[in-house]
Amino acid sequence: MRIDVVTLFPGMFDALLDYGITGRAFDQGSLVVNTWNPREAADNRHRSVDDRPYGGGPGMVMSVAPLRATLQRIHAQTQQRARVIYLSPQGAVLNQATVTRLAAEPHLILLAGRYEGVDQRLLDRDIDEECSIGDYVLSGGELAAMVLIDALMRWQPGVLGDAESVQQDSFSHGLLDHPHYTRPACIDGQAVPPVLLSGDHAAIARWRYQHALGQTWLRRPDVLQRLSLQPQDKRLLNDFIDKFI
Ligand code: 9WO
Repeated sequence: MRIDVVTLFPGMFDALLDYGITGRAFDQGSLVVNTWNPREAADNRHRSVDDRPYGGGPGMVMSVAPLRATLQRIHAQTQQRARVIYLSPQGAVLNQATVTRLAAEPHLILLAGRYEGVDQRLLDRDIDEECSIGDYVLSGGELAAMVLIDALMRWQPGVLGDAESVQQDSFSHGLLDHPHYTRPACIDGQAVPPVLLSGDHAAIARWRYQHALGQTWLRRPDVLQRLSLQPQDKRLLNDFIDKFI
């Protein structure tokens, strides 16, 4: 997968190169991330990329020309037109379905805005979709772009040690995660659930799925509502409620 990020702060993305999943993805060639600073495409003497808003008001607005020129330079590098995503509070809030849909794209361009936003004419003509990582305003779209890149990387082949891991990600099934435990088996009087020490993989898988259902019921009933639980899932959840609540 190729991702091009249009940002006034390309240095912010160096962190992705050095750490965690994305670092390994780069090393394996599963992921290529290029950053583009629209200031390089600004043709005015001061290389300005923003200007005062028409109609007055606070802040500055990112101008069309440097952004459009940058996007055109990126598009010119590939045969198949990349999908262009603008990270903004006005976008659809990111969820796992969007992550898996976008992970199937061979080439994405992420536009990280700054200031008060981007001239609407750029958004109208050059952006395919807007994406938010939550209902809050950040200083710019860069951190949101990094969140999206990290989520996308888990779906690139060979990036995770165990290809199933991403399938086992609870949110891949639409549920919250099950509890996790590691050594020691007991600490300060807190013991690990015996089933996890049993070596019975079927029982362990069942326990984990039951607790993912239970955690989702307890903490995100809205998420559970959207799932069409099978009768056996409902029985498992009712058993959880009877036993643990
Ligand atoms: C800046 C500003 C200054 C004065 C008055 C009002 C203002 N609004 C903003 C603003 O919303 N700036 C945004 C900064 C413009 C788009 C890029 N920025 C951004 C993206 N902030 N937060 C995001 C973001 C992206 C994805 N998911 C959540 C938040």
